[in-house]
Amino acid sequence: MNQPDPHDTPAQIDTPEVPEIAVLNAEFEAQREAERAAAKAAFELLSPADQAKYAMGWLHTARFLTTAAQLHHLPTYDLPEIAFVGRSNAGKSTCINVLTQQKRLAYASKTPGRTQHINLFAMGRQGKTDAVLADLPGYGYAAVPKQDKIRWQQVMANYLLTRPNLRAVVLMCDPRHGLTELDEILLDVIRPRVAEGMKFLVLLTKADKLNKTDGAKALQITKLQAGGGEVRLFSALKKQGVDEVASTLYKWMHP
Ligand SMILES: Nc1nc2c(ncn2[C@@H]2O[C@H](COP(=O)(O)OP(=O)(O)O)[C@@H](O)[C@H]2O)c(=O)[nH]1
Ligand SMILES: [Mg+2]
Repeated sequence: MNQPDPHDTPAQIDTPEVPEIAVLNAEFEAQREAERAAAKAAFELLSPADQAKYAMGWLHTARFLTTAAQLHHLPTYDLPEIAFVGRSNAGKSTCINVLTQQKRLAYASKTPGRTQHINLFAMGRQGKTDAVLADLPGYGYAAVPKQDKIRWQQVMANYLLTRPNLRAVVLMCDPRHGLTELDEILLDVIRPRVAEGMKFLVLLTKADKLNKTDGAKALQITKLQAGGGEVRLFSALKKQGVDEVASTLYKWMHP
């Protein structure tokens, strides 16, 4: 008997053309695009106040997704991502809590062992994730050992440079200190991506601590430093800027 040799490579099987699959894919894509356009049109019809309300409802859906100490541990997906960055103590956790109207997100990022991690939160109504919020650890904290600082700065720079689905960066800054050297480095890192269309917003936090004149001054100086990027005064305490930021983030994640 002629037994087939198991070491023989199997004969090349021609994959049959299945036109139905291509048609189904095209229909699916067209439907998704129609839904996106309809949602966008509906949002644009709302008054600014209702847009903010809707955007706040969307942000409130934020739920813990995962945490990663290194870039290659981050999941990859085709969803727009928005990164929150800033010096430690800039008010980043407070800002995220106010925008998402929940306190447990900050707990997720404060869990021991996760403080030097990138923490991801999924957002989207009815459990359908349509965007991801990335909370990056604060930098510039004096007590952190130098090696850890350098490692972290590299992870962050790599993330900002290479994360393919990163669509927007929100930089939190305490206006009483202004943009620090590390903030400036971060701005330099993202500049080429901003030039290619990535969105970028500086939030001058704790604005309630400034009087009107100082607030206006800080805004003006930071606008110059940020090289034309969007800069806003923000106060978690007084809820200043919250509605506007929520609407902006919603629009950026739903172009
Ligand atoms: N007055 C005032 N204090 C704030 C505001 N946001 C944060 N803070 C305070 O600033 C400190 C650092 O805030 P936190 O959110 O932990 O900063 P993070 O290290 O960037 O996450 C805390 O004591 C907060 O209570 C604000 O809008 N107004
Ligand atoms: Mg924090």
